[in-house]
Amino acid sequence: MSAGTKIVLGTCHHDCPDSCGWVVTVEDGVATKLRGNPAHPFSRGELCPKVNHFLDRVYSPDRVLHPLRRVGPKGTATFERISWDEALSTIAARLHSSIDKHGPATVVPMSSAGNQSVLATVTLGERFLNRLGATRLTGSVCGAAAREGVAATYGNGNGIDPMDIRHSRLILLWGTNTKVTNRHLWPFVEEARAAGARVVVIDPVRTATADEADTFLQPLPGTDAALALAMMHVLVRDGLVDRDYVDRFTSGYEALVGRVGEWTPARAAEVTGLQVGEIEGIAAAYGTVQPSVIRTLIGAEHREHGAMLFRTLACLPLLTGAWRHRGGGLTRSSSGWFAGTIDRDGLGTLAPGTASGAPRRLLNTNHVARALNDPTLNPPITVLLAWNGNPLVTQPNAELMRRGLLRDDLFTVVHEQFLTDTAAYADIVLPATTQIESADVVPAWGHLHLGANPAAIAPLGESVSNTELFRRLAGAMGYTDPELFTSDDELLDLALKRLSPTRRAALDSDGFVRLDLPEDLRPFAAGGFPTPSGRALFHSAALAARGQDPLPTYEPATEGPHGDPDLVKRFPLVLMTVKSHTRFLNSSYSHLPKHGALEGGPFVEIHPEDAEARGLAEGRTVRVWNDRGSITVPVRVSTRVRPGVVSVPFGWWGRHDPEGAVVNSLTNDELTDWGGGVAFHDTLVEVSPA
Ligand SMILES: Nc1nc2c(c(=O)[nH]1)N[C@H]1C(S)=C(S)[C@@H](COP(=O)(O)OP(=O)(O)OC[C@H]3O[C@@H](n4cnc5c(=O)[nH]c(N)nc54)[C@H](O)[C@@H]3O)O[C@H]1N2
Ligand SMILES: Nc1nc2c(c(=O)[nH]1)N[C@H]1C(S)=C(S)[C@@H](COP(=O)(O)OP(=O)(O)OC[C@H]3O[C@@H](n4cnc5c(=O)[nH]c(N)nc54)[C@H](O)[C@@H]3O)O[C@H]1N2
Ligand code: SF4
Ligand SMILES: [Mo]
Repeated sequence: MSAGTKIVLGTCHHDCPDSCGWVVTVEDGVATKLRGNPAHPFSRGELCPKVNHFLDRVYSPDRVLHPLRRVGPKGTATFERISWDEALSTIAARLHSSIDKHGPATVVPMSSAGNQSVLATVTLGERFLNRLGATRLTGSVCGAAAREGVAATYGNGNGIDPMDIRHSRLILLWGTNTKVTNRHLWPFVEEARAAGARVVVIDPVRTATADEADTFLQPLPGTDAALALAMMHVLVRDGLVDRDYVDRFTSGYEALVGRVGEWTPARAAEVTGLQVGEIEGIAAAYGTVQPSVIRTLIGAEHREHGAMLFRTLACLPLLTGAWRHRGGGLTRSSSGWFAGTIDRDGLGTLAPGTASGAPRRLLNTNHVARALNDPTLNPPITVLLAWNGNPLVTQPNAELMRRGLLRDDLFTVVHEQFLTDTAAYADIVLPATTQIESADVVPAWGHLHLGANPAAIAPLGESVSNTELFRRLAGAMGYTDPELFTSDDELLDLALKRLSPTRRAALDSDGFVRLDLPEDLRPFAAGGFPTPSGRALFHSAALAARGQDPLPTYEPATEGPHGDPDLVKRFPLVLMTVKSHTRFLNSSYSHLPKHGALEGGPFVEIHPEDAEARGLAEGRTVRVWNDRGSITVPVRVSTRVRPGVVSVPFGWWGRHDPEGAVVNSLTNDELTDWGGGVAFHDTLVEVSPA
């Protein structure tokens, strides 16, 4: 290694469950190699088809490296370069004048988890917004509905260590596309399979993961709660319930028995479109094989009744006592386990007296587009600060979002690495660093290891990290509170203050450290549910008090196959918009040569029967449309979807469509039953020749 060469152990920042460890080689200040860290216990030296080309992303000729000001119409991405001073004074002047006129709630932040590291998501951004008194976004585009659904049954959203899947003998991958979205879990699934485990995939789309399953169940979209209720029916009917576990650690069992009594496999078969034999078969296996695990992630929460679905699934391992066994129970996001180590909420709060004082207005993050178009909203939104996301492509009902971004009286600031579809509507674009240009620490939602990430190279051009962005904005606003200017080193110390010195040293030297939790985690092996009674809740009085069904239940989605008959008549096809490209991470790579160009472009998959009924042959250009919007794409006639269902991959920007539309131009922006999520996948469409 030459004198100018260094090796930096870092962690991928993408909004991905795997949070892989990586090793960056830097020669004379330039990153020349980025590879997986072989010592990382979960990713074990592998990255993925996205991040294998990460340095092409870092050094892409398309990076935004200087502040830009809009000089053409919104949406046309016509900008001129300006200095940071000019950008900041323009933004501060506009913030002050808007706040003077409308009050601070007129400012709306719009951020997601484009970089999910700790400093990049909470800390100074949240402090700045607290100081300002801006509108606070609630809910989430990802994860909250599933978490709150599971929590309605258990008291929190925690599950087993995903790596313990290696001990499972029956693995139900329920609404998750492991091989694509959580690829480093797959070797643990294979390890279990080599020891005799059976792998079942339950998904309305035949995914790459479904192709590898021992058993594939393909229910109609949004009907899984009926399947789960029928499985419980069989467990009760056939005496497969672990009565000792149920009696000691749960409440409401008799009420549950009453409910599932109605859910014969025959009734569930009608609702789900599955065969009675398939339902009997999976229920019998689930009632007899241990350890059994239900692995879910996010896809199935994106529904009108998404939280109830997760609450219902969470009842299954209680009935069989699967929690007793290592590798048994349920697992979804592991992020809840990080709360004991990293106080994310605390990092963004301000000392009393520093904040603007007024309580912040609350707005669901999935309803920003509605709010931008609401003439009665008081105060109106006149400033949008967007970072860490590409909402015009990734939020539901994108055409409504576009109409909002086009408003003349809206001032939009976007902090980005690239000129995304969203950035094209900005008044000011500010350049953002990539993960190897900024220091941070990275939690995980697919395993239990915290990742280190020292900066490997200096920021390119004039780009700044999310923390530096908010230091600069605070300075430009004339704020002087020291908490708005805390350095990254101090923020890291604060974030990691609960790590013992030895664990902190391990994090720094190895690039990762496992959370201080038992190797054999088994969270609910002996009950201990964090509910008021300490028992898991088949019957929930809290849900009843909120006007929800106190028992697990199935309800058809309004915009689903068994929904509003007028809608179903006009739009007879259910649209799935899933993450099926291994080279994409949400919308983050579809514009780059080694990613989108290799995938070709968006398309719609339709079953041969539905194609024939519409006279559509393979390759024909069609319009997929509903009352919200329309996209123009080629057809793939395919049995990967069942009759009545079509699928368009998610993640493409609008450049492939004659009108600039994206698949989210079609999707449903109704909120989930609780948890503040959104019903992307409860979307009905028609497909017609273009
Ligand atoms: N390659 C790649 N990896 C990614 C991402 C990416 O964009 N690309 N995104 C990352 C992010 S942000 C997330 S949240 C995770 C998501 O990880 P996953 O949750 O695994 O992925 P999704 O595609 O959102 O949904 C998974 C599956 O749920 C199915 N599904 C939808 N509705 C239902 C239903 O009603 N019932 C059942 N049984 N299944 C249903 C979909 O058909 C889909 O195949 O992936 C992460 N990893
Ligand atoms: N139809 C449909 N829609 C979906 C989904 C679906 O399955 N189907 N999935 C939903 C889910 S689960 C999610 S999580 C969302 C994801 O939605 P988004 O979070 O909007 O996802 P990305 O498209 O990856 O956008 C992240 C952006 O952040 C930028 N970025 C990366 N690092 C940094 C940084 O350090 N600083 C700043 N300022 N910017 C940075 C990247 O360049 C990128 O443009 O999409 C949701 N939308
Ligand atoms: S995107 Fe996911 S799989 Fe790929 S390197 Fe990052 S954490 Fe790993
Ligand atoms: Mo997500």
